[in-house]
Amino acid sequence: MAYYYPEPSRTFSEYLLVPGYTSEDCRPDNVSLKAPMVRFKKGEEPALSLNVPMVSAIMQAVSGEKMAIALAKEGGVAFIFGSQSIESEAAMVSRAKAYKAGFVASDSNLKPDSTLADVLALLKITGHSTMAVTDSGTPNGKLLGLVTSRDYRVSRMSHDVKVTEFMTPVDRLITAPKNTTLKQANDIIWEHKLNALPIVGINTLDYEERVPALVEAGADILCIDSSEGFTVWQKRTLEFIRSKYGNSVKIGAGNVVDREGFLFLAEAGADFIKVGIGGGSICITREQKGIGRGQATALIEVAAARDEYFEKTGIYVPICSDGGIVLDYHMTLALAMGADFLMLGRYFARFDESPTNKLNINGTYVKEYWGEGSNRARNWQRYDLGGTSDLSFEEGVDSYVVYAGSLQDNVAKSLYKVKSTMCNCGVMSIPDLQENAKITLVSSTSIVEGGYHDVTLRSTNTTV
Ligand code: MZP
Repeated sequence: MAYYYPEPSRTFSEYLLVPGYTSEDCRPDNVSLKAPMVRFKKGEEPALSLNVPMVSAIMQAVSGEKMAIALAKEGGVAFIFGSQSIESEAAMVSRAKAYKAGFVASDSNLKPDSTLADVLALLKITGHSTMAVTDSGTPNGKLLGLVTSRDYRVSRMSHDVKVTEFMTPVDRLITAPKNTTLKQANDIIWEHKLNALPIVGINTLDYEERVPALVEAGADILCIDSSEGFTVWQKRTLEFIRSKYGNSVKIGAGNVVDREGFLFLAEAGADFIKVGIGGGSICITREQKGIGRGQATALIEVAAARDEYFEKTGIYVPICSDGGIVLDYHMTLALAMGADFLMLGRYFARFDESPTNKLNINGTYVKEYWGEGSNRARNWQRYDLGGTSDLSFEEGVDSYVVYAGSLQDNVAKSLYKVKSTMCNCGVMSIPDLQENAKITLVSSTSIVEGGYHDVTLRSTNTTV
């Protein structure tokens, strides 16, 4: 007999957060949204972290070079889409790398014996809050560490203290490859202590050719782009990468929606695991094949499996909630339910930085947004299970989303909302939120109560 889950599968809009105690310190400015991106051992730091828990979807209509650069500036990362030829994907990676190399040499350099007073003096001259500490104090010297405004408190520290005492040392930074001189480092990387601009999608079919080409082009981290990850194909792809590159190439896998799927990919060596089937705004997989699971239920179960795996093995494998985020509060809920970071498609597709056309339809500006499983993207590899390719069928739609302006403005507003909500919950970091959030299911009648009701709106321009 088939297995029947005792509870229905649910999605974000069926839940609400209940406030916790908010102390004086608990202000949005003090909230950290830092999130681990790749697996790490208990007591160690992950080799790669995000400063904000957002990544853009591995989709033609979302993640090109422009998105990669804009999102890195905000502290997140973009996954350059894999549904293009190996040559054009590798060229995109190289161009993003070239952008990185095209930055001017840093004019903010310190010597190891420079002091906080020197930092403040340099800040006054250049206006740049991120400074490199090099052995010679020149842009071409050996990088020893970075100082940012987060590393010191002017009012609490002696101005004689040496930068080596409060800088972030180079071994705790994600640094550029050996042959990259300091001259080639750039503000984005330094500001965010991140060198992973080109992050790319691969598939489980041509990985033996694609992965070496992408690694050669400078990709720092890869992700297997597939609608369903609990498969032998993902295990083989992970094994190939581990045998060829050991742990030097980081790779995410997915998507899964339950404990079994998570444990399978964690055992197979995935650096992070994506959660979600059928919840994407452009996705019709549930209608076409009747498979999937409500995103909230999937996330809650997978997060519990991640914690169980960590408890048992001492290895933490971050999870990414992929698809179905519509309102900003869904982001906070997903994090509270255990997601380490979020993958968003529709959200980013609306911005100037997505690679699609902006059109005016009946007086409203829109941007094009199509699924990887649509006839337009023709990314059949993402859904391939080894059958007859000329019988491929669509699992995604071709659509428009209302244009929303620049990525920077929108991300700043959304994250401010997330931080404010976290303050309502009385927490100041994502792990704190995951540990202490109080979450309640809502009845359909109380969902009605949650919107405006029993009034007549004066203006219909209310935005959320
Ligand atoms: P959303 O943020 O637009 O709701 O969802 C984006 C996610 O939908 C992607 O990250 C991917 O996992 C999934 N996706 C992309 N294309 C399709 C499709 O054509 C799809 N069915 O489901």
